[in-house]
Amino acid sequence: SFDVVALGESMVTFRPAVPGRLAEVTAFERGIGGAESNVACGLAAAGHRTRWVGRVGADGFGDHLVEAVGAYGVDVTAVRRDPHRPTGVYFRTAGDRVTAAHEVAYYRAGSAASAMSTATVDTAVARGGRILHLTGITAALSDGCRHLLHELTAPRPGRPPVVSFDVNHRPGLWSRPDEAAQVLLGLARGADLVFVGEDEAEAVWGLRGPRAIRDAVPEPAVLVVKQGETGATLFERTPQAAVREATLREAALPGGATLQGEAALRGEAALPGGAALRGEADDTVTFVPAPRVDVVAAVGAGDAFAAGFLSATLRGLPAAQRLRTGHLWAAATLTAPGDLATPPSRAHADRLAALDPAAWE
Ligand code: KDG
Repeated sequence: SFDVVALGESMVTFRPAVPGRLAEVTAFERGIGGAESNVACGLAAAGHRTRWVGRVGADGFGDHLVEAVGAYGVDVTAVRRDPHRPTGVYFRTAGDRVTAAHEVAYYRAGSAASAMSTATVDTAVARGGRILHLTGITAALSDGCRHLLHELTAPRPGRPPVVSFDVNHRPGLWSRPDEAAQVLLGLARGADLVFVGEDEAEAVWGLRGPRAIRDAVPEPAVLVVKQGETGATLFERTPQAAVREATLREAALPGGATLQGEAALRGEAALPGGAALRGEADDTVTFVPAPRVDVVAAVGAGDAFAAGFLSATLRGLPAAQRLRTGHLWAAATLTAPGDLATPPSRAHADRLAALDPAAWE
């Protein structure tokens, strides 16, 4: 069985061979992208048993994706080939050094991955690991993809996997901002472990700061708010709170039904006003600053952070170490041009993570 199964669209990416805007550049370098397979690749490179569930075209780009993701050590046997739809492609620039703004041009409407749905994806396969990693990008691809995500984040009391969800709001993929806000919030509230950027939460939900985000997304046992170069804040339900909550739920559930273990951590909305059962006091809050790095390209850093955090979670490391591992893996990607970088070795990252963050500067 797998440590992590990541489900989502992967694409062949093209980035300018020399710096410049898409309107000007004539030569591009090929790479691979896709938030979920980026996470899978990082985890596999660090030795975790990882599977990518996706759908690509029966074309050369599909061949390349399957080979390249597989070369990281990710299991690709659950990737399906669509004879009628192409593999998605995207072009992006590294970003202006001053404003950090980068251009993104997607060619993925009607892609093979957009045909993922509960009819084309075996949900038992998707749930076949300890952790299922999903992102909000998939919800924007098609109705079928969105239903699939709703299905995979629906409460399943007491049953694996732990559902990890990175909000990954991509404004260019949503035609209606209010729909993006509502869908992404619903998915985040259904997951067990959520990653969201502070900027992103402000853009999509109008929420300012980690506390406001936690209040709006109270259900996940673990919520990580990424604060860019500042650092990251982890909200984690304390075990005592989880037990107390389970007890309250048992008492209040009609027919004496019980929720146990992971289910109690999932925060199913079985109780009206269930969120009121939790308060600030029930969370352990941990902030870890980010190391300072010279950014080459920010794309993929969030995925690397998620992969590092998940790796440290699988290893049972404490809160601060999980955040530091996330930061260190993100730093490796921030200082590389592509969407993906090889994570630092476990021994190296552990040595750095054991240092006081002040020593990183
Ligand atoms: O997270 C990095 C991704 O943005 C990139 O690899 C491509 O999945 C991608 C997307 O949809 O933007």
